[in-house]
Amino acid sequence: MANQGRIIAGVLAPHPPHLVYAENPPQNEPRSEGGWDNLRWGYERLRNSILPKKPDVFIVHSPHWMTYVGHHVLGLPHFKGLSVDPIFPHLFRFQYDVKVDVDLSLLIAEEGKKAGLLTKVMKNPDFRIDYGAITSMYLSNPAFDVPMVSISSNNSPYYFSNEVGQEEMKKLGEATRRAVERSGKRAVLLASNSLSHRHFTTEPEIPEDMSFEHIYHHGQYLWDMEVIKMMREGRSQELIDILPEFMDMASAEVKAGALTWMLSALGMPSYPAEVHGYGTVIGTGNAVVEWDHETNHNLKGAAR
Ligand code: 2X7
Ligand code: FE2
Repeated sequence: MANQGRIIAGVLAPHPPHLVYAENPPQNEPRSEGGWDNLRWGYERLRNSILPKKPDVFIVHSPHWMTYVGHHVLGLPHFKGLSVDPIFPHLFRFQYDVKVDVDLSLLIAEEGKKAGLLTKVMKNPDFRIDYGAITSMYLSNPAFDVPMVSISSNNSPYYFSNEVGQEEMKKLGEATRRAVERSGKRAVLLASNSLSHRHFTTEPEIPEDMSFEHIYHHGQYLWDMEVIKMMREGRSQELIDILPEFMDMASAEVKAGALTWMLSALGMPSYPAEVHGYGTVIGTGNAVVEWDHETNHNLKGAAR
Protein backbone atom coordinates (compact mmCIF):
# COMPACT_ATOMS: atom_id res chain seq x y z
CA MET A 1 0.00 0.00 0.00
CA ALA A 2 1.26 3.49 -0.82
CA ASN A 3 2.39 5.65 2.13
CA GLN A 4 -0.38 7.63 3.75
CA GLY A 5 0.08 11.35 3.30
CA ARG A 6 0.07 13.70 6.24
CA ILE A 7 -0.16 17.32 7.22
CA ILE A 8 3.21 18.11 8.78
CA ALA A 9 2.40 21.67 9.83
CA GLY A 10 -0.34 24.28 9.83
CA VAL A 11 0.66 27.92 9.68
CA LEU A 12 -1.12 31.21 10.21
CA ALA A 13 0.69 32.99 7.39
CA PRO A 14 -0.45 36.62 7.00
CA HIS A 15 -0.02 38.26 3.62
CA PRO A 16 0.45 42.05 3.91
CA PRO A 17 2.27 42.77 0.64
CA HIS A 18 4.37 45.26 2.63
CA LEU A 19 6.43 42.33 3.92
CA VAL A 20 7.44 41.31 0.40
CA TYR A 21 8.08 44.93 -0.55
CA ALA A 22 10.35 45.24 2.51
CA GLU A 23 12.42 42.20 1.42
CA ASN A 24 13.22 43.63 -2.05
CA PRO A 25 13.13 40.33 -3.95
CA PRO A 26 14.02 40.60 -7.65
CA GLN A 27 10.49 39.49 -8.66
CA ASN A 28 8.90 42.57 -7.06
CA GLU A 29 9.19 45.79 -9.01
CA PRO A 30 8.96 48.49 -6.26
CA ARG A 31 12.08 49.04 -4.10
CA SER A 32 12.10 49.73 -0.34
CA GLU A 33 14.35 50.64 2.57
CA GLY A 34 13.04 47.71 4.68
CA GLY A 35 10.45 47.88 7.45
CA TRP A 36 8.15 45.54 9.46
CA ASP A 37 11.22 43.64 10.70
CA ASN A 38 9.55 41.74 13.57
CA LEU A 39 7.17 40.03 11.19
CA ARG A 40 9.89 39.32 8.65
CA TRP A 41 12.08 37.80 11.36
CA GLY A 42 9.04 35.76 12.37
CA TYR A 43 8.78 34.39 8.84
CA GLU A 44 12.52 33.61 8.91
CA ARG A 45 12.01 31.56 12.08
CA LEU A 46 9.07 29.81 10.40
CA ARG A 47 11.18 28.91 7.36
CA ASN A 48 13.94 27.54 9.61
CA SER A 49 11.34 25.32 11.23
CA ILE A 50 9.32 24.02 8.25
CA LEU A 51 11.70 23.82 5.31
CA PRO A 52 14.05 21.22 6.91
CA LYS A 53 10.98 18.97 7.24
CA LYS A 54 10.97 18.73 3.43
CA PRO A 55 7.33 19.35 2.55
CA ASP A 56 6.13 18.02 -0.83
CA VAL A 57 3.45 20.67 -1.16
CA PHE A 58 2.13 23.93 0.33
CA ILE A 59 -1.65 24.34 0.40
CA VAL A 60 -2.74 27.95 0.73
CA HIS A 61 -6.20 29.37 1.43
CA SER A 62 -6.42 33.08 0.66
CA PRO A 63 -9.16 35.71 1.24
CA HIS A 64 -8.11 37.55 -1.91
CA TRP A 65 -9.27 34.85 -4.29
CA MET A 66 -12.93 35.20 -3.43
CA THR A 67 -15.41 33.03 -5.29
CA TYR A 68 -19.16 33.53 -5.21
CA VAL A 69 -20.14 30.00 -6.23
CA GLY A 70 -18.26 27.19 -4.55
CA HIS A 71 -14.67 26.50 -3.52
CA HIS A 72 -12.16 26.59 -6.37
CA VAL A 73 -8.69 25.03 -6.71
CA LEU A 74 -5.97 25.66 -9.28
CA GLY A 75 -6.10 22.93 -11.92
CA LEU A 76 -3.13 23.48 -14.25
CA PRO A 77 0.46 22.41 -13.49
CA HIS A 78 2.05 25.80 -14.07
CA PHE A 79 1.03 29.44 -13.66
CA LYS A 80 3.16 32.44 -14.54
CA GLY A 81 2.23 36.11 -14.45
CA LEU A 82 2.10 39.39 -12.60
CA SER A 83 0.33 39.53 -9.24
CA VAL A 84 -0.70 43.04 -8.16
CA ASP A 85 -2.27 44.27 -4.94
CA PRO A 86 -5.11 46.53 -6.17
CA ILE A 87 -4.94 48.70 -3.02
CA PHE A 88 -1.15 48.86 -2.79
CA PRO A 89 0.05 48.61 -6.42
CA HIS A 90 2.95 50.91 -5.51
CA LEU A 91 4.20 48.17 -3.13
CA PHE A 92 3.37 44.89 -4.84
CA ARG A 93 3.81 44.08 -8.52
CA PHE A 94 5.28 40.60 -8.34
CA GLN A 95 6.32 38.35 -11.25
CA TYR A 96 5.48 34.81 -10.18
CA ASP A 97 6.26 31.46 -11.75
CA VAL A 98 4.75 28.60 -9.74
CA LYS A 99 4.17 24.87 -10.02
CA VAL A 100 0.86 23.39 -8.93
CA ASP A 101 0.26 19.91 -7.50
CA VAL A 102 -2.76 19.23 -9.71
CA ASP A 103 -3.23 15.67 -8.41
CA LEU A 104 -3.76 17.03 -4.91
CA SER A 105 -5.99 19.86 -6.19
CA LEU A 106 -8.24 17.27 -7.81
CA LEU A 107 -8.34 15.14 -4.66
CA ILE A 108 -9.37 18.18 -2.59
CA ALA A 109 -12.13 19.01 -5.09
CA GLU A 110 -13.30 15.38 -5.01
CA GLU A 111 -13.26 15.08 -1.21
CA GLY A 112 -15.04 18.45 -0.92
CA LYS A 113 -17.77 17.22 -3.24
CA LYS A 114 -18.18 14.05 -1.18
CA ALA A 115 -18.68 16.28 1.88
CA GLY A 116 -21.50 18.12 0.11
CA LEU A 117 -19.53 21.21 -0.95
CA LEU A 118 -19.66 22.72 -4.39
CA THR A 119 -16.11 22.61 -5.79
CA LYS A 120 -14.61 23.72 -9.07
CA VAL A 121 -11.23 23.26 -10.75
CA MET A 122 -9.73 26.43 -12.29
CA LYS A 123 -8.25 25.67 -15.71
CA ASN A 124 -7.91 29.14 -17.22
CA PRO A 125 -4.20 29.41 -18.22
CA ASP A 126 -4.42 33.23 -17.98
CA PHE A 127 -5.77 33.16 -14.44
CA ARG A 128 -3.90 35.67 -12.23
CA ILE A 129 -3.03 34.24 -8.81
CA ASP A 130 -4.04 36.64 -6.03
CA TYR A 131 -1.49 38.59 -4.01
CA GLY A 132 -2.51 36.92 -0.73
CA ALA A 133 -1.53 33.44 -1.93
CA ILE A 134 1.67 34.66 -3.59
CA THR A 135 2.75 36.69 -0.54
CA SER A 136 2.22 33.84 1.95
CA MET A 137 3.96 31.43 -0.43
CA TYR A 138 6.93 33.73 -1.01
CA LEU A 139 7.46 34.44 2.68
CA SER A 140 7.20 30.73 3.60
CA ASN A 141 9.44 29.51 0.79
CA PRO A 142 11.11 32.27 -1.27
CA ALA A 143 12.64 29.73 -3.67
CA PHE A 144 9.19 28.56 -4.84
CA ASP A 145 10.79 25.15 -5.35
CA VAL A 146 7.90 23.26 -3.72
CA PRO A 147 4.59 22.95 -5.64
CA MET A 148 1.49 24.63 -4.32
CA VAL A 149 -2.24 24.11 -4.20
CA SER A 150 -4.32 27.27 -3.95
CA ILE A 151 -7.88 27.21 -2.61
CA SER A 152 -10.29 30.11 -3.06
CA SER A 153 -12.36 31.56 -0.25
CA ASN A 154 -16.05 31.14 -0.89
CA ASN A 155 -17.92 34.27 0.15
CA SER A 156 -20.59 32.54 2.28
CA PRO A 157 -19.60 34.42 5.49
CA TYR A 158 -20.26 37.70 3.70
CA TYR A 159 -23.37 36.59 1.80
CA PHE A 160 -24.97 34.55 4.61
CA SER A 161 -23.35 34.78 8.06
CA ASN A 162 -20.11 34.17 9.96
CA GLU A 163 -21.53 30.91 11.29
CA VAL A 164 -22.54 29.53 7.86
CA GLY A 165 -19.07 30.44 6.59
CA GLN A 166 -17.40 28.61 9.48
CA GLU A 167 -19.46 25.47 8.84
CA GLU A 168 -18.37 25.46 5.17
CA MET A 169 -14.72 25.93 6.12
CA LYS A 170 -14.89 23.11 8.66
CA LYS A 171 -16.07 20.73 5.93
CA LEU A 172 -13.44 22.05 3.54
CA GLY A 173 -10.68 21.56 6.13
CA GLU A 174 -11.71 17.99 6.87
CA ALA A 175 -11.95 17.29 3.14
CA THR A 176 -8.44 18.73 2.69
CA ARG A 177 -7.07 16.40 5.38
CA ARG A 178 -8.62 13.34 3.71
CA ALA A 179 -7.23 14.45 0.34
CA VAL A 180 -3.72 14.87 1.79
CA GLU A 181 -3.91 11.41 3.36
CA ARG A 182 -4.91 9.86 0.02
CA SER A 183 -2.18 11.79 -1.84
CA GLY A 184 0.76 10.24 0.05
CA LYS A 185 2.26 13.76 0.29
CA ARG A 186 3.78 15.71 3.19
CA ALA A 187 1.80 18.95 3.24
CA VAL A 188 2.15 22.32 4.95
CA LEU A 189 -1.08 24.31 5.21
CA LEU A 190 -0.95 28.11 4.98
CA ALA A 191 -3.91 30.01 6.40
CA SER A 192 -3.24 33.29 4.67
CA ASN A 193 -4.75 36.04 6.78
CA SER A 194 -4.21 38.89 9.20
CA LEU A 195 -5.92 38.95 12.62
CA SER A 196 -7.48 42.34 13.48
CA HIS A 197 -7.98 44.15 10.23
CA ARG A 198 -9.08 47.78 10.56
CA HIS A 199 -6.36 49.78 8.85
CA PHE A 200 -5.38 53.37 8.25
CA THR A 201 -6.54 54.83 4.96
CA THR A 202 -3.51 57.04 4.47
CA GLU A 203 0.16 56.14 4.62
CA PRO A 204 3.37 58.12 5.17
CA GLU A 205 5.31 59.46 2.23
CA ILE A 206 7.80 56.63 2.79
CA PRO A 207 5.48 53.61 3.38
CA GLU A 208 8.19 51.82 5.38
CA ASP A 209 8.68 54.75 7.79
CA MET A 210 8.22 52.74 10.99
CA SER A 211 7.72 55.84 13.15
CA PHE A 212 4.11 55.78 11.81
CA GLU A 213 3.39 52.09 12.31
CA HIS A 214 1.14 51.05 15.20
CA ILE A 215 -2.08 49.16 15.90
CA TYR A 216 -5.25 50.89 14.64
CA HIS A 217 -6.76 50.93 18.14
CA HIS A 218 -6.20 49.37 21.54
CA GLY A 219 -9.31 47.17 21.28
CA GLN A 220 -7.84 45.44 18.25
CA TYR A 221 -4.61 44.77 20.16
CA LEU A 222 -6.54 43.24 23.07
CA TRP A 223 -8.49 40.98 20.71
CA ASP A 224 -5.33 39.88 18.91
CA MET A 225 -3.67 38.99 22.22
CA GLU A 226 -6.71 37.05 23.37
CA VAL A 227 -6.83 34.85 20.27
CA ILE A 228 -3.05 34.38 20.24
CA LYS A 229 -3.22 33.25 23.88
CA MET A 230 -5.73 30.57 22.87
CA MET A 231 -3.41 29.41 20.09
CA ARG A 232 -0.43 29.21 22.46
CA GLU A 233 -2.49 27.24 24.98
CA GLY A 234 -3.85 24.74 22.46
CA ARG A 235 -7.46 25.90 22.93
CA SER A 236 -8.46 25.46 19.27
CA GLN A 237 -12.14 24.64 19.77
CA GLU A 238 -12.61 27.63 22.08
CA LEU A 239 -10.85 29.75 19.50
CA ILE A 240 -13.16 28.55 16.74
CA ASP A 241 -16.16 29.27 18.96
CA ILE A 242 -15.06 32.85 19.60
CA LEU A 243 -14.05 33.66 16.00
CA PRO A 244 -17.48 34.99 14.86
CA GLU A 245 -17.30 37.61 17.64
CA PHE A 246 -13.67 38.41 16.80
CA MET A 247 -14.69 38.91 13.15
CA ASP A 248 -17.32 41.45 14.13
CA MET A 249 -15.43 43.25 16.90
CA ALA A 250 -12.05 43.58 15.16
CA SER A 251 -13.04 43.28 11.48
CA ALA A 252 -10.80 40.22 11.62
CA GLU A 253 -9.67 38.83 8.27
CA VAL A 254 -10.24 35.29 9.62
CA LYS A 255 -13.83 35.93 8.46
CA ALA A 256 -12.79 34.67 5.02
CA GLY A 257 -12.26 31.26 6.58
CA ALA A 258 -8.59 30.33 6.25
CA LEU A 259 -7.96 29.79 9.97
CA THR A 260 -11.10 27.68 10.46
CA TRP A 261 -10.18 25.64 7.36
CA MET A 262 -6.68 24.99 8.70
CA LEU A 263 -7.62 24.16 12.31
CA SER A 264 -10.31 21.79 11.00
CA ALA A 265 -7.78 20.09 8.75
CA LEU A 266 -5.53 19.62 11.80
CA GLY A 267 -8.45 18.14 13.76
CA MET A 268 -8.66 21.01 16.32
CA PRO A 269 -5.20 20.60 17.88
CA SER A 270 -4.94 20.69 21.67
CA TYR A 271 -1.14 21.11 21.70
CA PRO A 272 0.38 24.63 21.89
CA ALA A 273 1.12 26.53 18.70
CA GLU A 274 4.36 28.47 18.40
CA VAL A 275 4.18 32.19 17.73
CA HIS A 276 7.14 33.13 15.52
CA GLY A 277 6.24 36.82 15.36
CA TYR A 278 3.56 39.48 15.82
CA GLY A 279 3.42 42.96 14.32
CA THR A 280 1.18 45.57 12.78
CA VAL A 281 1.01 46.54 9.12
CA ILE A 282 -0.74 49.84 8.34
CA GLY A 283 -2.60 49.30 11.63
CA THR A 284 -3.69 45.66 11.12
CA GLY A 285 -2.60 42.90 13.53
CA ASN A 286 -0.57 40.02 12.09
CA ALA A 287 0.92 36.90 13.66
CA VAL A 288 3.10 34.19 12.13
CA VAL A 289 2.07 31.07 14.04
CA GLU A 290 3.02 27.42 13.52
CA TRP A 291 1.26 24.27 14.60
CA ASP A 292 4.03 21.64 14.40
CA HIS A 293 1.63 18.83 13.64
CA GLU A 294 4.20 16.20 12.76
CA THR A 295 6.01 16.42 16.11
CA ASN A 296 3.09 17.11 18.42
CA HIS A 297 0.52 14.87 16.87
CA ASN A 298 2.91 11.94 16.68
CA LEU A 299 4.02 12.50 20.26
CA LYS A 300 0.44 11.93 21.28
CA GLY A 301 0.45 8.65 19.36
CA ALA A 302 -2.51 9.62 17.24
CA ALA A 303 -3.26 7.92 13.96
CA ARG A 304 -2.81 10.92 11.64
O1 2X7 B 1 -4.35 42.18 2.42
C1 2X7 B 1 -3.80 42.91 3.21
C2 2X7 B 1 -3.86 42.62 4.59
N1 2X7 B 1 -4.45 41.59 4.90
C3 2X7 B 1 -3.26 43.38 5.61
C4 2X7 B 1 -2.62 44.55 5.57
C5 2X7 B 1 -2.32 45.32 4.48
C6 2X7 B 1 -2.60 45.00 3.20
O2 2X7 B 1 -3.20 43.96 2.67
FE1 FE2 C 1 -5.62 40.66 3.20
